[in-house]
Amino acid sequence: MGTPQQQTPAAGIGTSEEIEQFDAIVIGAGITGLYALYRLREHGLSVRIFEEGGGVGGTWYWNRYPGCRFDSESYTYGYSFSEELLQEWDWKEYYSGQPENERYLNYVADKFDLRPHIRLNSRVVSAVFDEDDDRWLVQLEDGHRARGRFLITSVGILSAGYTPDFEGIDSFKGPWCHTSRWPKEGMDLAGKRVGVIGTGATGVQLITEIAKEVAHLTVFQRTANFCAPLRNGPIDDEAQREIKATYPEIFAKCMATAGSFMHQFDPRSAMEVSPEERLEQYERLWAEPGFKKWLSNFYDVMMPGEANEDYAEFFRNKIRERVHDPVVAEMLVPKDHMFGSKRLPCESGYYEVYNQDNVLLVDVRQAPIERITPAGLKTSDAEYELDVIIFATGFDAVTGSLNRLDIRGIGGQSLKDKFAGGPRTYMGISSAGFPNLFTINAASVGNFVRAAEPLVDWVSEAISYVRENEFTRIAATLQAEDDWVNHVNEAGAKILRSQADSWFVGANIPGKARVLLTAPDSAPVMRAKRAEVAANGYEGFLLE
Ligand code: NA7
Repeated sequence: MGTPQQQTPAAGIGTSEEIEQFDAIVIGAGITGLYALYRLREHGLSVRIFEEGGGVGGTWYWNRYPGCRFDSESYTYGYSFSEELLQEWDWKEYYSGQPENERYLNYVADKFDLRPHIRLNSRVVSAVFDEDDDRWLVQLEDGHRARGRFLITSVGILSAGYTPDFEGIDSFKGPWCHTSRWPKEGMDLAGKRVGVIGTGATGVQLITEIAKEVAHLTVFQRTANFCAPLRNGPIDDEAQREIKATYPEIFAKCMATAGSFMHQFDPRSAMEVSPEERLEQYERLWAEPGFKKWLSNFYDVMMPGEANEDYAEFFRNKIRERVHDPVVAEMLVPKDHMFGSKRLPCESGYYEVYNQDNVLLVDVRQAPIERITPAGLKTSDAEYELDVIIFATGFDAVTGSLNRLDIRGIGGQSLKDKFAGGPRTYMGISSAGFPNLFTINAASVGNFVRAAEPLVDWVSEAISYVRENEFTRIAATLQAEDDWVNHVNEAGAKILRSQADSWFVGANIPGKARVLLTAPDSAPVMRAKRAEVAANGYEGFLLE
């Protein structure tokens, strides 16, 4: 393993504090960052992670709101790189909750002795490429600096929380927070009048959980979502043994599917079977846990068209069956976007919450929020008195977390400026004019860990290739980048997740350019593409 060295700053850089030297600097100690640290050290590099939070875990460190949990099967979401880890760790539930997920990532950090290489409470403010030295100079908020040949931004795709700029927010007398900054000590909601803004995957989990304890809950909904029962449960000993004995098969299944989930589509079209058979399949899958309901269904329910609408109507009727008040039910029935064009939240009793006397649903598309007041919230229709306001209003996805870092490449070019019209990368990983920077947070979607591991492996091998061949720079060529951006725009326009206004395309953030923020291709296609690029001597990259 390489070891970090100290070096006094080069002339003109500034303070007299020593600048730490590493082969690679990783920003973020979430799932991807922890694995990047592990893998790069295996390749013999000295590595330092800078992590803004006070602990490791990334998403699973910050999102402490009640109800936060996986929607993917826990045992498909763990790291696969260590057989020992797989056999040691017992997932207790099929869809594990945040506290357990955070514990898991801490366990990994300890088991692989990662902590000495992680600096917590370390917010990176800038990273500047030094063209004389071909290294990145990273500056932290507390003044600390470090230099590294390679810079890896494992800052998450959903980590820059978005709180709408409502007028009067600072005048509110009670506590308020965004779900991704839920206080570590918790929030006392018992007996309080609580308002929740947002009904995405986060809002749906949160609302279901806090409805059990608050005195009154007002949910401000702009768009109704298609949500389906998660059907979580404990993993018993026998199931645990079965899971541990079949990890290779489980991961092989995941790696064969588009989103790296363990569910395979039914190769039949929904429209080629009889209505009775179709309904029988819908009902059978409805009774099953998790994403199976859409990812094991007829393949065309997840494509624009007749099958998609047929399945959407099945969902709508399920909502109507569960909500007693028909007016409220119709408010919860999604009618303005295609099934699957937004992320499909899983739930555990969400719709029944609206049958409680102390829960009120407010449609803020029909009567928009005008302002936050000292005593609550005012829409164009009415005023609502609240003790606590919770913003489940989502994230400035993918580019948001990069934009918070001032990243400067060749000639002082800013990555934020370059990405103003959407990410300009080659395969999500590299951007022309930003040598030795790997934006791995911009490259994956789907089952996150399954996508992150092969991506980090590829980046680590690319870095080793650069070092072994005594190059000091690697960056996408402008041509490869242009071709990739054109591909994302063309192929991306046709896929289901580009069709609705959501974070997938940046449409949830006012003023953000509308482009698909991740690759339009399936995970196997992306892995094959990267393998081909590497086999051809890193085709599309400039090595200097
Ligand atoms: P999402 O899915 O972006 O949901 C955010 C929610 O907040 C959604 O219901 C939005 O309504 C609502 N929102 C956002 N801004 C406003 C304003 N100004 N007024 C009213 N309502 C607003 O984020 P989540 O955190 O739930 O989920 C993110 C991902 O985390 C999810 O996809 C999973 O992968 C895990 P809208 O739908 O935009 O009308």
